[in-house]
Amino acid sequence: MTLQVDHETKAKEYIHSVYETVVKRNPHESEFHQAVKEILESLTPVFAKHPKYMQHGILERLVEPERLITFRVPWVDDQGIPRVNRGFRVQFNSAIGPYKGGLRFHPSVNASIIKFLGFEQTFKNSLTGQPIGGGKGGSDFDPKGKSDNEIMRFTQSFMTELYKYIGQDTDVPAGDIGVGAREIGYMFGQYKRIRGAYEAGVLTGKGIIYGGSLARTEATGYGCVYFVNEMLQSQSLGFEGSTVVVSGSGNVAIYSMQKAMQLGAKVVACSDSNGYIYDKNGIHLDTVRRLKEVERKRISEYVKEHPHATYHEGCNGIWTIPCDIALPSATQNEINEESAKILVRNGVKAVGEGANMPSTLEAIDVFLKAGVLFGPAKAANAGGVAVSALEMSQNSMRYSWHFHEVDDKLHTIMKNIYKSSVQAAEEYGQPGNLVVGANIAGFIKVADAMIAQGVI
Ligand code: NDP
Ligand code: 2IT
Repeated sequence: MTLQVDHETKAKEYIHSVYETVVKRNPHESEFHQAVKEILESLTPVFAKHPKYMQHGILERLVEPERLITFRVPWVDDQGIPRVNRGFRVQFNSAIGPYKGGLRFHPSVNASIIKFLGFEQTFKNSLTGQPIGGGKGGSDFDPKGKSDNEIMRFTQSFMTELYKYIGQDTDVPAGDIGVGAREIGYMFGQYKRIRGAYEAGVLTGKGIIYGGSLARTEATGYGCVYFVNEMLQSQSLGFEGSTVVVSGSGNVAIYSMQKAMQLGAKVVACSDSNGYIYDKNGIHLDTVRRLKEVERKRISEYVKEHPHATYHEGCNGIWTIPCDIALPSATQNEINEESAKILVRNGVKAVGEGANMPSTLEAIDVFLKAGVLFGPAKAANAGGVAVSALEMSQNSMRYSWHFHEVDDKLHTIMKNIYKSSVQAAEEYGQPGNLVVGANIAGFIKVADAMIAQGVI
């Protein structure tokens, strides 16, 4: 017992010192600090039980990206005016496979955002059971209001620099906020043109007719609902007859809503960066899809077609709507402590993080203390990157699977992620805490691979 306490004290001191170094070495990067803090704190029981992980500089190496690339992205707008954005790619960890992770185009993108996403991606990708390391990238470019030609010129310029650092066996980007099928198409075209070869596996999320995988579009949303369903079933609950609130109305939100509805839920609200809609009879998903996927309009337009629904400015208010299941699927830190308390007070039973880091550390604490079933992002939204890895496999084979084959594999992967997170949480003394479970399960595989490969 004393020995165990001693090990725990040592583990805590070690973790604290690594965290302090991260804060000192990466000043003003609050999102990166937040992501590191969450993971490091959940690793205490691992270090206490297996002090070997405190050797080999595992943590010190894990928190330092293998490479962070930034570059200028010049392009000319429709008025003929030259514009300059900043491009990023972080190649965080390649212990278990080529760097893998999305590209985000959003004005808020900076080194902190890219590093938090790349750090999380390393553990998420490990959890999928697929051979993929962690990476992330993007630009502070704002796609809103840009013409198709401007998007094409920007993405071509972006790829003209990025191509030097990526490849189907080295680093494989995909989509994220602001990057969907259109942007991936233009980037793939430019990569192919520069390389003079058809290396299909260099990007995932491609169109089906030129090497994309069926079910990749749906994968993150469907996967999130599959994961939440596992949590619910452990308590003999389910989506059938439940009321669901989903934030966002992009790729992840749309396919979470679709799968939740297929499983018998009523989705009553969704949002965009300006505000949210509430439709107490259940959202008409066809309208949302047309407005967002085809017309690229604001979600406020929904109420013009469905006048019984209401539109509310601002994003936080969506969490005041009573629901059984909340699926935050827009962006980081969209649920703060206060919103979490309101959700709990209104009786929320399960929260599945479709977005990356949508709950603040304080909000997560509120959910866990209240006994809410909580599916952390690394586990709950891993379906997207898992199917990206399946797209890479299909590209290598020069073959493609049917929709149901990919969807079945996705379902199995999400069940396995749930199981390994539950098991790790139990093994390390925090049963039911999937934040700790997912972090530990993701960490162990990467750490063991790093030990096997020496100090590099
Ligand atoms: P999209 O660009 O398709 O959609 C993003 C949605 O979130 C839009 O409705 C957007 O509103 C809203 N949004 C974006 N930024 C903000 C903000 N700062 N405040 C409020 N709302 C915002 O992106 P995805 O659906 O692909 O990504 C959503 C989340 O899921 C992100 O956290 C992403 O990292 C994560 N994720 C995505 C995966 C994928 O496969 N695509 C995989 C795993 C995680 P608006 O229309 O106004 O811009
Ligand atoms: O955050 C994520 O996991 C993604 N944006 C998907 C990454 C990928 O490579 O498919």
